[in-house]
Amino acid sequence: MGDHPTIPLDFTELPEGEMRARALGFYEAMKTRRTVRDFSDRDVPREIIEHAILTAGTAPSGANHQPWFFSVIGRGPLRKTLREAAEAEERAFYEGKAGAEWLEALGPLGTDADKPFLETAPWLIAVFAQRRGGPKPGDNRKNYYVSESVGIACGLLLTSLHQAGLATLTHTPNPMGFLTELCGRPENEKPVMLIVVGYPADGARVPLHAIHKKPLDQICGFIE
Ligand code: IYR
Repeated sequence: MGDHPTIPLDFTELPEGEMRARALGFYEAMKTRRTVRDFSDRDVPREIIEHAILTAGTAPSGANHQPWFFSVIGRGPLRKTLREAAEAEERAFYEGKAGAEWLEALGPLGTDADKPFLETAPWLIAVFAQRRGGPKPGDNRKNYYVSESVGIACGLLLTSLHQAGLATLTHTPNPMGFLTELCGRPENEKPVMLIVVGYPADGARVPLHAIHKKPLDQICGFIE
C-alpha cells in the first residue's frame, strides 16, 4: 500500500446475541418483499425516495467511482410517453421476439405487455450505469466493475424502499434505450432497469410461483 490519506474506521461491535437477532430479524423482514405489479396511485413523499437513493449511493463500487445515476420520474407529462414507449417494446417482446423458452419461463408470473403501473405508481426510478465517469463530477475516466457496482446499488435501493414500507417492481423493458432520450441522459450511460415505487393497490395479488426461494443448501456451500 502506498502513502495515501486514511482515517480511523468507525465500527461498533455488537454483542453476539444482538448480532444473531439482527441477522435473523433482517432476514425475516426481507423475505416478506414481493415484486408488486399492481400499484395504488397514492402519493409517497419525495424525501423517502431521496433517502433510498442516498442509501443506494453508499454501495461499494469499482475504485469508488460510483458509476450510477438515478433519474426519478414523478407524475409529470413524461409518464404517458414513457408508458407508450415501454409497451411498444413489450408488445414486440411478448409477440415473439422473446422466443419460446423465455416466454415459457415467464408463464408462471403472468406478465404481459400492458404496463399500467408506469402511469399509476407515484415514482419511477430509471437506473443508469456509467461506462465512464470517475469519483468527481466532470471526471471522464474509465469506470470499473460497472454492472457489479450498479447491481449492488440497486439491491440497496430495493432494500431501503422495502424497509421503509413501500412496494417495488424491477421493470426491464427490453430493449430500454428509449429511457436514455426520455430522461435526457448522455449516450455513454446504459439504462439498466426501471424501479417502480409506491403502495400496492388494494387487493393486489402476487404470483404464487415466486414464493418459493431456494433453501440454504441449494444456494450455499461452506468450505471449512
Ligand atoms: N421485460 C418484460 C419481461 C420480463 C422478463 C423477465 I426475465 C421477468 O422476470 C419479468 C418480465 C416485462 O417487464 O414484462
